[in-house]
Amino acid sequence: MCVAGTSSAVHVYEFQPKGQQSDSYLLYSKNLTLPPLDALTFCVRLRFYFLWEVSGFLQVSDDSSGNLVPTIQAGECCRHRNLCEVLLEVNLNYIRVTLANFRRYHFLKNRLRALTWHHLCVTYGEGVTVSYLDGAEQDRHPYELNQNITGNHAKVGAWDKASSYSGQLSQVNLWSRALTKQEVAALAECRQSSQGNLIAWEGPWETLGNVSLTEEPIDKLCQEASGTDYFVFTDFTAPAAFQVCEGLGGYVPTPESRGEYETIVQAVDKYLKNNGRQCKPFWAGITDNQEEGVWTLVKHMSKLEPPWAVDEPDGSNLENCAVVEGPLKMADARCDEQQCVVCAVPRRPVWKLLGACERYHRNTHFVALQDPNEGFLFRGYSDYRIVREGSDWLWWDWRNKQTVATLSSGVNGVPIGRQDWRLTRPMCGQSEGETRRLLLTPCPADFFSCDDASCIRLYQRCDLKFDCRDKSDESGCQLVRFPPIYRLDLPPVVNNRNNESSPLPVTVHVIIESADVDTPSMHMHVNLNVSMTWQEARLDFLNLNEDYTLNRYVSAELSKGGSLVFVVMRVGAPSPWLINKSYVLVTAPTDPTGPNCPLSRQRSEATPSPDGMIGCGTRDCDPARQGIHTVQCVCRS
Ligand SMILES: [Ca+2]
Ligand SMILES: [Ca+2]
Repeated sequence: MCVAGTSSAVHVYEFQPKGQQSDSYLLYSKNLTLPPLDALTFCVRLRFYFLWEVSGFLQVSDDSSGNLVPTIQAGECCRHRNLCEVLLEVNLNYIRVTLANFRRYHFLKNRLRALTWHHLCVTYGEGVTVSYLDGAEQDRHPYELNQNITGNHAKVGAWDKASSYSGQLSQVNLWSRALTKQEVAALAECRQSSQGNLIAWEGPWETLGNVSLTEEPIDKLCQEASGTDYFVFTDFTAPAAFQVCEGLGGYVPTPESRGEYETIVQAVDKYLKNNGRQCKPFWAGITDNQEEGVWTLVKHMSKLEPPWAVDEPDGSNLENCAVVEGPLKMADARCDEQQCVVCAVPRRPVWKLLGACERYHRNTHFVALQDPNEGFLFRGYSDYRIVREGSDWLWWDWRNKQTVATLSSGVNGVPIGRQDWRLTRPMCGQSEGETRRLLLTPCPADFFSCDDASCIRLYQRCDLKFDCRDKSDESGCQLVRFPPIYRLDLPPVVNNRNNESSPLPVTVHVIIESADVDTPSMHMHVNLNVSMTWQEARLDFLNLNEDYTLNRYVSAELSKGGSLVFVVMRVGAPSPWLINKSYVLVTAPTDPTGPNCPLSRQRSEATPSPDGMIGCGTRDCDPARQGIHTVQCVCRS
């Protein structure tokens, strides 16, 4: 058992390893009588496999009769007074904290990663509850409890069958005071390992149902969050290797020491052993194709003197890539050779499958794995997996035992990025057999995913410069989508609260541009520039840039009786593009062809978005780029 300074192994319990939902849990079997509490801290280390709507992993209940209610229906817990003293449930991006029947959602700043150890704490004291993930504060809420927290039963891993927890749990502790953020950080980083004074992980715990116990080194639990995954693929050219590793959120490593080499070989050996394959030699992440004899890392172009094998490099201009033949043994090689590649992927990315009309967020989330038996695959957080079958990739619904879609291409045969999947069951109004463009991406919310799944900053999308290797950041840069019934000569209809039409507020600007007075004939010639401005809610805006000069839209097609000119910009900078209503507004340029509006920025060359997946206003677009916009249009006559 883990006590600070005395041992480095901890008990780890595993629940529902295959994602089945069952009544399996741990029961604290020591006599538990919580005194009336007005402060507490609960901490746990968790590594989940699958997620449901909510996955309850701790319940402290107070049942004066002494009988546990073994199968409480979901939601019933909090209707039964005194039944639910502490209830913690986890989801993708929030934890649900219930204290003495008072429930609040605590949103997490980063999504939880499957198959990765996380440290979670909730403190309550002085009427405030604070949640921490991996030692960092996430959310806080005032809690107005009208009773103290008590309890005589503690269950870990489930509180009912439908919301049971799937994954591993360790270091479950409950203290009778609110730990400070420094104490929480010390626990998260394994600098300290203390037992709760109310519930202690050293137990005793009674296991009910199918729960298994292992011992793990505490260091492993702490280091995994910052660890590196290695994936191995055979028969890749060097450019394909660089592209796929980058698309997976990683890079091709270049082992410069014996230790680095051993780490890579050990990591990949377990995948290869099962199918009798070898990965020798494997590509190094360097090239001298810019300047002969000057080797640079592909990852960030910095120079490097590789540890060459004897008589290497020997290929001069013909060999501008390099392979690793053994520890401290590299050799230059032709870049178009087919070799094995190991991709190093730090900090296990959260993969998202976008464009599929999925109702549940957790169903769009995946983790990349290399299973010794199944090979490389994407395992969904809930119902799906993306697995290879023959030469195709299958998007497989394991719960319904049904293939959702198939893919025969991918980025060098890996099913990442924007790909045309063939549907094998109806989806989003499309029928079986049709193709649908889907995006499988590891890019975080403030990044744009190139077609090959590599990530660039969001502001580099549609900024008139190529940043993606495949130039996909400058394709589909349409700015506005007009609804089919849009007519410039008809104003938008504004409905009031009773859903009745009400007058549309319009601002009219009149500018007298010149006035010639012909005195002898008493004649005056006047040029008027009349513009009208109104709120325009009928349009969908796509590919909006923070640099609003890139959001200028001038339409000559709509010039019958006037032209439509607007620039969309955000208010409330510097907050990122998020789904809220705060970044709407629009100004009109005074002169769409004047010096402030270079023609090159008018984007008349923009092509329509091929799939409607990038951008805003469609149900399937990337949530990070979605928003609700209104716009003011200026109609010039
Ligand atoms: Ca060379
Ligand atoms: Ca760009």
